[in-house]
Amino acid sequence: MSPSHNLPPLNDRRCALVVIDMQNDFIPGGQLAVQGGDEIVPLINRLGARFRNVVIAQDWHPAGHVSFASSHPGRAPFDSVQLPYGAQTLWPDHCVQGSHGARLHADLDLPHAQLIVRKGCNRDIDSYSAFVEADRRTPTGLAGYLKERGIDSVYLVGLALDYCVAWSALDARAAGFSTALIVDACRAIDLDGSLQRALGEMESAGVKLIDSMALPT
Ligand code: VGL
Ligand code: ZN
Repeated sequence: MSPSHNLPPLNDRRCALVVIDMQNDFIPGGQLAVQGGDEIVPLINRLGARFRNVVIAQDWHPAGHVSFASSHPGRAPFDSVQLPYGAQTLWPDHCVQGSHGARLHADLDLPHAQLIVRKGCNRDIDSYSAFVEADRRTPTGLAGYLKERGIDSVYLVGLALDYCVAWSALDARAAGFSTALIVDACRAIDLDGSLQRALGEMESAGVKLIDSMALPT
């Protein structure tokens, strides 16, 4: 197999770069900082310039969101609770709609991005994935948007590798997209082995895990 897994060229009309949650709250200094989150901004900018199609996902929670530990008296961030749709990890308040923390990182430079899809907007449902909310039924519309535009291959980058990027990659596969995650353009939270688990699930699902150096031209 070639290093690029015979993927189409990045500027092909059928390809899109999906940039996940590059927001102030996930960057060191933010409410839910991912270590090294700032380090990947220049690489994401360089990659973005090589794609014709770029889509940005933005975590976008109302105040009092069900994923916030502060919404569950007696619970602390990183505890897990049972919700109607299953287990939910609780997080510090983050990416509150309209807040500084919810804004895209100021150095993110993707002027040709065509769509910003906001997720986690429903107070009672989290959404790590940019495609389907945590109830595993409510679509964001992203799969339809991409398919309607003839896109069949997606490349994912951003934060956090083991949560929003991994869930988005798995849902992209499930929706039938050829899916690659550019590993060095992501950083992970790595909570209780979540990074190894996410990498294993993605490999089993047929998500290609590739280094930016191995990308097609
Ligand atoms: C994320 C936890 C909560 C992420 C979003 O972007 O990975 N993680 N909300
Ligand atoms: Zn969130």
